[in-house]
Amino acid sequence: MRLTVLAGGIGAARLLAGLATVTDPAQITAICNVGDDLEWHGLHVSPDIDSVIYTLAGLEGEFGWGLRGDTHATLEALRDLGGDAWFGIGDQDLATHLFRTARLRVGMTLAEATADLARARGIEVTVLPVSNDPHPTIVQTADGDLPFQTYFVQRRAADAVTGFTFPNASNTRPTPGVIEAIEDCDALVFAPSNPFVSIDPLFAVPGVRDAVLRTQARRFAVSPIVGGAAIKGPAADMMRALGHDVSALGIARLYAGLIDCFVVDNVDADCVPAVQALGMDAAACDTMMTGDDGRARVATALLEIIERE
Ligand code: FO1
Repeated sequence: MRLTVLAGGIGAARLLAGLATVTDPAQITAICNVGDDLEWHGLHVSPDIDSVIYTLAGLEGEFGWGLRGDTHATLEALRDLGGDAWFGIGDQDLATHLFRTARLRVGMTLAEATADLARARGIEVTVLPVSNDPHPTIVQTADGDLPFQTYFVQRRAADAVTGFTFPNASNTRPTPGVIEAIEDCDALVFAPSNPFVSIDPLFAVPGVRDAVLRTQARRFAVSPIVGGAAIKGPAADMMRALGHDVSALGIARLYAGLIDCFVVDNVDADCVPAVQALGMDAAACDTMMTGDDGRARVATALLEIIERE
């Protein structure tokens, strides 16, 4: 079965890692958000792509990003020099950004650099940045507009969020293969990622939303909200700030019209009828991806739902 996954960072990476162990990884395509990308001391950092590649390679750090066991000597040296050191790049992780940036400098695309990184890590899943073009997510806050990592890491997600913009979206094009992966798959899965800063930026790239609306594939979304809280990251706070219900049902409302089936955790099984009332199917399974076993278990349950639908 050809599976295409719309992916943000850590939640998507874990689901992809589970899927890659229970189905043929060569049949899986991940379309990755690039809205979190930043330039770090002249280097191009793509946190969501890296989380996906590191997790698929079994190398992710303890918080789900960066490399496990990495050291921070370079960052400390930079701090000693009085340089900007708020974004925690590890020493081994740094090699990824040097490798990527060197390729971009000689005119390769982000997708080509990503393919080289995935190949070097032995990844069989096709990992595609949604666009090769710059496509930053800007977080609108009471204190002004902030690039995503400034909001999230430097200012510790402490600002009151009023909205999001993708100022370069109209100048972006989907990476070659992105539209085809959405249109020509058997199942399209929205990973349990943040709807505002992981999935929406994908839809902001011209042509992507239309492809999702047009595809003949069955479209599934896995809720990133379980029991009224986000599994990871600021999704719950963002929903609350923007006046949405902080619940799986609140996520289903955001995706109404875009998906055919919404998958909630067993603890939210009681919202299935309300989700169905939105005009989509709904199913409940265990969605907690703790450890390698948890990822495989969730992926198996999701595949069963996909095959049943
Ligand atoms: N998240 C943090 O909270 N603090 C950091 O210093 C940090 C550094 C970092 C370095 C490389 C990388 O790939 C990711 C990193 N992240 C860090 C995670 C990242 O900010 C977010 O998790 C994603 O952008 C959200 O998907």
